[in-house]
Amino acid sequence: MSRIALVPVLSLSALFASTAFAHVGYGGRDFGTLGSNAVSITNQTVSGSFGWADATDSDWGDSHRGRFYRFTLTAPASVAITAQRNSLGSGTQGLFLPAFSLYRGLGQLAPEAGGHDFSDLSLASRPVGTEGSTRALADWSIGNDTTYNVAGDPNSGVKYAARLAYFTYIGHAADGTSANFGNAAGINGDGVADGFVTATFANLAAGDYSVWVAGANYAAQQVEGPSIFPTYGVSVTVGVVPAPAAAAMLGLAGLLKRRRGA
Ligand SMILES: [Ca+2]
Ligand SMILES: [Ca+2]
Repeated sequence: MSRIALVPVLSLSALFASTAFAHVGYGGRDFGTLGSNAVSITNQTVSGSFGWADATDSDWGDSHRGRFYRFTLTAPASVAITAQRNSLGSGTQGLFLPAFSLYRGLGQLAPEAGGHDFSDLSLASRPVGTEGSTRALADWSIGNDTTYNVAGDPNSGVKYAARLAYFTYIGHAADGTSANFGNAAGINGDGVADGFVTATFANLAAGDYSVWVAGANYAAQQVEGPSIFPTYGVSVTVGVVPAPAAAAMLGLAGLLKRRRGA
């Protein structure tokens, strides 16, 4: 009995840890400045299995239902991003279908307050009735709260004014088909709902990027939540791939070798 009684307590604390105080952030999800080796982050979980798909529709989506990762390029490059479900999390094993969107730009970083969907600025900057600020297939922005010199005391003066952080949409990829991610126009599904999805984004400019990884099962929003969500583990890998010119050269070299019988 005592073990059973513990369950809702743990779930409630998990709720507060993952939802009530969650802001856009990159803790444990920073790939750093990309070099020649691909980098993987394998210890993160996503709250809910529908967040990405839900952010493709007309009432936008909730940033809490996905995870933000970041990377930096110091020179133009093409970047491959892969998301693969793993065995972490409280949700049903083998069910999670990942998707991700890539954006230029970052959310607010410490010491500023993190952005969140229901800040005054966020609410003022998006259509009434939207579920959140997040958009999987378009540019979007999110606001934070003012940081005062003395925490929570407006009379102490403004240390960091609230502001919007802007995410400039570059592209996306989704596991599976419209049977799972829904009918929004222009979604690049990989056709096989197997918990794995990958895409390469060519010729990205130097700068800072955000990758939002979340679930691609649109219908799951009908059965998950509304306050406590199952979590799903996902391994995310990001790496620079050879520029098209270099790849073409490599391909040409291989072709010449084969023709020479090497
Ligand atoms: Ca939605
Ligand atoms: Ca797939």
